[in-house]
Amino acid sequence: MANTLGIVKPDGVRRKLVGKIISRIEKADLVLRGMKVLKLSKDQAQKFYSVHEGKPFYNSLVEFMTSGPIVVMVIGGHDSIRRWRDLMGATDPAKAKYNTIRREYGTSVEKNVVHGSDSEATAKAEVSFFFSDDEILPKGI
Ligand code: IDP
Ligand code: MG
Repeated sequence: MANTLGIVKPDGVRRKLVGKIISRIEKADLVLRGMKVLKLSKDQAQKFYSVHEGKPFYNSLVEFMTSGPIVVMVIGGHDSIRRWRDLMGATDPAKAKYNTIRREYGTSVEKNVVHGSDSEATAKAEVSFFFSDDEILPKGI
């Protein structure tokens, strides 16, 4: 029952997709336990994506992620890590299943609208990258 981190990336905010994405989270019976709108600094984006440092897409990814506001969300509910990843779809929108967020709205492998943590360990680290404990609704509220 761990929480996971969701992000609406700058392309999603710019294209006014935040409402549609939250609607999908609600319809899936996932639970919003925290939410913020913010703009990442270059330093923050580099740290957040440090696992990809040195890959050919890293610098462009950092540039993209700092290009405008994002929405960061703590998403809870049964099996939230896997179920949010399933709702998002594969990294490359062209390869994502039909009816996933990335398939519907993504425009390239980089500009794929949403982020989701990929394991319990990364979910814990990524949630605490943006939220302190007292900014996250406890379970059962
Ligand atoms: P994920 O977001 O599905 O977990 P990761 O492999 O962790 O995918 O990559 C992080 C982000 O980096 C992707 O969501 C996408 O925005 C970008 N990215 C990944 N692979 C590529 C690529 O081959 N070209 C350009 N951007 C990429
Ligand atoms: Mg990833």
